[in-house]
Amino acid sequence: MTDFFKGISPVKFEGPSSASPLAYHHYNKDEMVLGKRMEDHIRPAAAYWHSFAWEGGDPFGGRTFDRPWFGKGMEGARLKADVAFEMFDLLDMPFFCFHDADVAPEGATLAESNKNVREIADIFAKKMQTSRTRLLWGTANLFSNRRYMSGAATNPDPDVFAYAAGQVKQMLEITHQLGGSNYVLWGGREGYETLLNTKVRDELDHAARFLTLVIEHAKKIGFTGTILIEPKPQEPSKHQYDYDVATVYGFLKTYGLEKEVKVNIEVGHAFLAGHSFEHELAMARAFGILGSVDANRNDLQSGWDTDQFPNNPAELVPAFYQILKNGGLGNGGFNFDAKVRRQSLDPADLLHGHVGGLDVLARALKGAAALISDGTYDKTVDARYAGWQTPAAQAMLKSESLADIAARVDKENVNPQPRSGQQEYLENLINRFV
Ligand code: XLS
Ligand code: NI
Ligand code: NI
Repeated sequence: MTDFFKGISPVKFEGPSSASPLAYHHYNKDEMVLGKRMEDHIRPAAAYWHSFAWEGGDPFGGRTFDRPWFGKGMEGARLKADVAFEMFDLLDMPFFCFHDADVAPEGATLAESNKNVREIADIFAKKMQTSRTRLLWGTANLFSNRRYMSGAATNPDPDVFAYAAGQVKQMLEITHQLGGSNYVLWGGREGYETLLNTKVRDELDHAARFLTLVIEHAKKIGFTGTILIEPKPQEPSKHQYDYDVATVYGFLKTYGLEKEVKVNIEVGHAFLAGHSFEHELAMARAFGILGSVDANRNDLQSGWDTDQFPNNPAELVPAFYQILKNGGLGNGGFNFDAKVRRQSLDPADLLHGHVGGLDVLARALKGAAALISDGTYDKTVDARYAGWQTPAAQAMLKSESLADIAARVDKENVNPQPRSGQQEYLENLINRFV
């Protein structure tokens, strides 16, 4: 035991009337919702990078946090691992996620860096024998080091492609050995700063080749988890190829990979793309590629990917509706890709962030489940499309030609009458279940 969280007891479910700030008020992991445990619906995960690697910097100032493992090399990395699992245990967190670079310092060569990461992964494996926390997904950091400034798989320099391959190979293998449920690829540098120096089609071909190599290696080592692409339109690059769910699907289709890969949708990235979170979920559901979620929120005034913990259940009910209608997230879950603010210096702040986030998700889940159980909402939307059940409408979809359809309009004097879309009615209906 370290003394990092000294004096803090494990967070328990105490119900909505409890005044204790470090208790779950709504997140009750064993509560059954639509026939499934709440924890199995949400499958929440803590993100190693935000809670343990991020130092509290912003564009105008550096480190604000003073963690005992900062700047201490491998000894610090081991301490960080201890503290991370202490936090997972305190929160009763069923999953975590990490990048290679989050857990161990980079060495002078790829081999040295990989050796450092491997040592910490072995420590994780040992800790996972006594902790209940499992790996939701692993990933490689292909964006922080300056070698990646012009991209990883899409770098004009093939040596960078090769280096990235060396990192991903190891992280895939580590993810597999730790029993990870998914492997994530987020391409923060896969895009461009200016089109003036960029061969777009070449870069897309290289990105597809890289992804194919990842899929092949996953199969070769027997990794049966899901490979996920995490869309984001920009930041850090001016433009990122994995712009949003629809763009990713187009990319996967172009290269014949749409059956092999799903998406990890992040709330804040959806906003950056000019969409709502539920829009991205609905598109992924429509294409059959909904894999997992990065839960957070942006500060809507700043227009930046601020990675704050979610705090508005009302906003998330339509999102959970999409997830429940998708039949859940399968292998996926809700990774808190969220960090406490740079003034939130105390170890307890890390717990407040996660506790609040989980309570918000629990309320949204229950709201969406109640909405579905009530049935009025689905009935109203189905009624809007009921005309498509008639034989004439079905014939348009299956057999009639354009000329047949035109002739029928004349013959039967088809004359559509506009009907209300009932938006306000539906908004009010959903608010009843928040
Ligand atoms: C950054 C991304 C990143 C991925 C993992 O905006 O959200 O944190 O989730 O590389
Ligand atoms: Ni993000
Ligand atoms: Ni993310």
